[in-house]
Amino acid sequence: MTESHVVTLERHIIEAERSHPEATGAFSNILHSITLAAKIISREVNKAGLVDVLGATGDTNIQGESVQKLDLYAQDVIYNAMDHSGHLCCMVSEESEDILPIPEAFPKGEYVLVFDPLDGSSNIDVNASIGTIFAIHRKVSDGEDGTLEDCLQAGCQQLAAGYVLYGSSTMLVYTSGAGVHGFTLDPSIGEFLLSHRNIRIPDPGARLYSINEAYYPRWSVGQQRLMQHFKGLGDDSEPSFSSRYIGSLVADFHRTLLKGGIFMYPADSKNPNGKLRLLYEAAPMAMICEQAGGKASNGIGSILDLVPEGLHQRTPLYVGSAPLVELAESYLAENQAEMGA
Ligand code: AHM
Ligand code: MG
Repeated sequence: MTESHVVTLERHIIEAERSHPEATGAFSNILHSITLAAKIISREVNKAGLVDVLGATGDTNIQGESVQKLDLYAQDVIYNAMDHSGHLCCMVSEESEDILPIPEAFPKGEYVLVFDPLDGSSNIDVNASIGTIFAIHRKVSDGEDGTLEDCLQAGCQQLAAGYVLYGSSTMLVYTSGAGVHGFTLDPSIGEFLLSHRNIRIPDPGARLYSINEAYYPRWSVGQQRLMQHFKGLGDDSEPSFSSRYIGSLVADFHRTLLKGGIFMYPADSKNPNGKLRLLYEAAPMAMICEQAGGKASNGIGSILDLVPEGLHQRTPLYVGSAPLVELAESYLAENQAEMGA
């Protein structure tokens, strides 16, 4: 492909919209604003290594100005990029307990944006990859302002979902229900360029499992047996699995999407619903994974069927290659059956 034939994210979104003559452009506009926020956050994340020069986050920099924590900064960037478009009726962020309303000064629209502004932010200090996760829902309630009813919708109602990975390069991966596409930020021109068209999770993919194994003693017997299986220690084991765990969902998920395998954050005795949030972490990843031919489960059924009861509700998550997610479900079900017997 020559430079004159590169496909920018903007062009990709416009072309996708042309195949929907009924589209109003609102949706494209929302995605476009998200990419602007992503570029600004990417720039700040890349400066994070300069803490000694600029002042640690939550601290005061050499000009005596206080330096905001990056996750709160990222939330502000996204909110400010999105609040005035007239397309959103409200937003939900991991960093805010309640719904984020649209300011009175701006018109309200027909969509809801849910997002985790900077997931895995504890990895910033060690220069490991972190990410932004987002999804878009259609407003379902009457009235202008977004309500809980608009926000607490099942993952299968998501119109689009995506993430931005701030890694060795910055990538934006998204789906609006017509495949999964990945774009890499070219910092020299400030544009996301199509680099991964129609991503499919490889089948058979890499035999990789990804989980925080330190929690083994707190897991159910079913989860422990599943891990024995992956390690080649069970009666019916197929060995040759390898393990990868960064501890940053976007990075662990991105590898799983491109290489195959399974990412797990199970329930345990301390966290009966696991750690990850359904609305803006698990459900967007589930939509992306299923659009790429994979599967996402809470260990019992599809993540996309779960209707959140609270904005920050947690869920166990098993996501990746379909046969491995099904295998996990079968181990957990077997254990449940034994306990019930
Ligand atoms: P955060 O939302 O507070 O950043 O936590 C979410 C992160 C995920 O990125 C990652 O998958 C998980 O926490 C790792 O948790 P743990 O340290 O328990 O393995
Ligand atoms: Mg998070």
